[in-house]
Amino acid sequence: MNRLNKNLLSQLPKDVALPTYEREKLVAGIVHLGIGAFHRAHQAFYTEAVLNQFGGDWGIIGSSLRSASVRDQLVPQDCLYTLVERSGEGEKLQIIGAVTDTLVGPENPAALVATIAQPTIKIVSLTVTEKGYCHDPATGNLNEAHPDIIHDLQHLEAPVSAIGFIVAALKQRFDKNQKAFTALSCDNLPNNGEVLEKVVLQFAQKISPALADWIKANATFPSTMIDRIVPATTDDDRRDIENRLGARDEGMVVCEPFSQWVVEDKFADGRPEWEKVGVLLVKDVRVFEKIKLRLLNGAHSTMAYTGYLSGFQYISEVMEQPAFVKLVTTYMAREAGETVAAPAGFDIEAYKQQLRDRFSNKALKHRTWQIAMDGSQKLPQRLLETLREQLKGNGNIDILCLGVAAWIRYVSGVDEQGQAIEVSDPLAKELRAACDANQGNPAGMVKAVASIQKVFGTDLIDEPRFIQTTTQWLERFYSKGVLASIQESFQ
Ligand code: CS2
Repeated sequence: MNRLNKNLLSQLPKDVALPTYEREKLVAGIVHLGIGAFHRAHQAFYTEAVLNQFGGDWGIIGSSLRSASVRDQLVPQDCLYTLVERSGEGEKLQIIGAVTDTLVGPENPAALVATIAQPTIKIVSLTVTEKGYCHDPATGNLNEAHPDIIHDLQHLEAPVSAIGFIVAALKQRFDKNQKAFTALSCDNLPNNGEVLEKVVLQFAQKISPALADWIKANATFPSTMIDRIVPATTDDDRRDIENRLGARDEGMVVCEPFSQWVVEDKFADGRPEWEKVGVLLVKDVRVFEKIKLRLLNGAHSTMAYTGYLSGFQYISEVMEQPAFVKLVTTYMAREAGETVAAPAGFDIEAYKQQLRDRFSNKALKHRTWQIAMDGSQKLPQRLLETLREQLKGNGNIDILCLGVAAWIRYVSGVDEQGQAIEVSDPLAKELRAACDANQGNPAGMVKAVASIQKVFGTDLIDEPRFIQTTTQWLERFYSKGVLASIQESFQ
């Protein structure tokens, strides 16, 4: 079977949308760090829409900071890939051409730095996940003890972290008296632009205070709210699409039809005309970020832990259970809903219903295990900030505590059948040890885990309502099982 490539485009089935612009004329103006499925289904999709509908020449150089797998998927197929939108209404296929090349950081870090340092690159965007910021999630400060940061401070010529790559390239521009670029965070963190700016400046300060001052004055770090559900691509997906295309596409990505991007309009050196294709360019993204992180991602994480422990592999299966729908609906109305205010003209009730419909999309195989990853990095902004606000006003915390209890039950590393859970989290060992030291003692487990300041800060351990309610849930989970506890409480 032929691999998808530019010469095959004219032979693809007629219902597959193709790039309508001349790819040869693209000039890379964006380097993206972390070219995973999400970037390919989201930012690249919007840049592609601008190219298709309005022209211009903004191309994207993708890069991976870990493995070579995406490069090996894309480069042999001229960096073309299929974006597959799936829902109950069917499937829509589009070939994306905006990515012009893909580099692998670890193979040749200096080459990636040099690429970013070229003045033709105007934007460096990032999807490196929460842990990629090498910060302390509870304070937002650069984690100077992080092995990648220790490495990069000593070897700026060959960085490994996104922060190292950004500062190394900015330093080259500073040394040559060239323009700075926009660093555009596209990860699910509140004030993601500020988070990035803070760690970049703290890192640069250690290299040279003059460099840090120059970055502060010249580079920009817009915040963004990004939204699209993009499950990891499976072998079955690749087989299906091979049959549809009549060509093998190793780089394809599956996503839902919905997508949203809200971007703070603060660019150092221009940007594609994203506003023409539905991107909301605003002064302040915080209100959008807060709504999305608390309603969507907070519900996602809660469903991921409870759903996984109840034996459900996919989010849509969780949403087939009336008790879980009740749980999610109550959480959105109460715990999360009460702490967010919608901007003028934003129908928040319709948004909540749309979220439940999106979660119920059976055409997407979105694994609970995938969302359960990296909980220590996700919980602070998804559940714990909301919890703090609710505690302050003596408000509803029940489902937030349920979520935290389910996470603790999950990171204990053993499921209800006594099988090992593959916990993927930078703090997995520490979390497991806190649970193991308190086996058979849910109250002890909650206290030990809630004492981990990198996740819970210093305050939550001293909140008796939080500790008690979380302990009650965890006791119930151990005595009755997660599914039965939820069915009993959410009828
Ligand atoms: C999910 C997100 O994996 C996760 O943690 O909650 O990736 C979610 O699908 C996206 O934020 C949706 O925009």
